[in-house]
Amino acid sequence: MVAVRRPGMAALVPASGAVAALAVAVTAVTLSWSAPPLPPPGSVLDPTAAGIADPYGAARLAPVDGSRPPVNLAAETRDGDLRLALTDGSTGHPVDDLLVHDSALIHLVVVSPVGRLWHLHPVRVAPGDHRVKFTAPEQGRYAVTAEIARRGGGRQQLRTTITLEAAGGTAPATKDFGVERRIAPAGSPSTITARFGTRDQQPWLGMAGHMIVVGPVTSEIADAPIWAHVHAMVPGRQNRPDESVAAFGPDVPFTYTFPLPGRYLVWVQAERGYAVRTAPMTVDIPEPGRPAR
Ligand SMILES: [Cu+2]
Repeated sequence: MVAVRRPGMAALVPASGAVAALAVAVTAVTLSWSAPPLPPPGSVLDPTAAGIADPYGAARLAPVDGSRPPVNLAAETRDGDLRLALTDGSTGHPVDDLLVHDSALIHLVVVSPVGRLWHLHPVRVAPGDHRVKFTAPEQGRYAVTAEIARRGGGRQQLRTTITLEAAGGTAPATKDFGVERRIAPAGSPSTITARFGTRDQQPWLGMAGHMIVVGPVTSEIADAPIWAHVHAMVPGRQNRPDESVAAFGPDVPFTYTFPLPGRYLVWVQAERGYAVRTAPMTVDIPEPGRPAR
């Protein structure tokens, strides 16, 4: 109402504002007598679970959404730590209702300007305050993605960027193992299989393997629109994570449908000899209807 500048409108607007305010007040009073109280935040895990196969096919959509709002992610470096501030997208308060998923509170993926990958698991030091040691090996804008699961809020992927000065850090070692690609055009499933040759891998974070996908990269990596984390499940576990130390392999297949054509950075990660091995690669995804190169 303050923003109205036209003199002719000035007299009308406060009157309509008063009517609107009265309507809101009346509605609120009416609802407070008739509507059941909302469930406590996070107590309803998924109100659509009953119709999970076809959530829109139910005669009546669930009238209550007990899930939690999105989380805002801010990153800064201080005293050799990469510090993550997680705040509720609705209240701005620190978020302190994270669940452990895939064996960690936060799966943090950092990619440097030249395409080096870190897959880190920060430690919670206070509500909404998670930290991990990080020293940048190169100057520039780093992509930062945090995967979380919020109590009652499902999984969320939080993205931000941070510009850092080179501080003498070293990049994680990479290891080339054999990789077989069956690349399909955008919108169709591609399969990337890491071949270790021998059956000697351990599950890492409950999975036979992890694949990080970033792209299409046209300028800075941090601006890539697609950011995915794909899992290869341990065979025979019916999609349940496996924390045993049994040997797996020798092949770790990932199936992923690249949504857009273009050049992607892909990292395949698996554990062998109780060390995580990371194989970086570049994948070119053709447009739908074009053959893969
Ligand atoms: Cu992780």
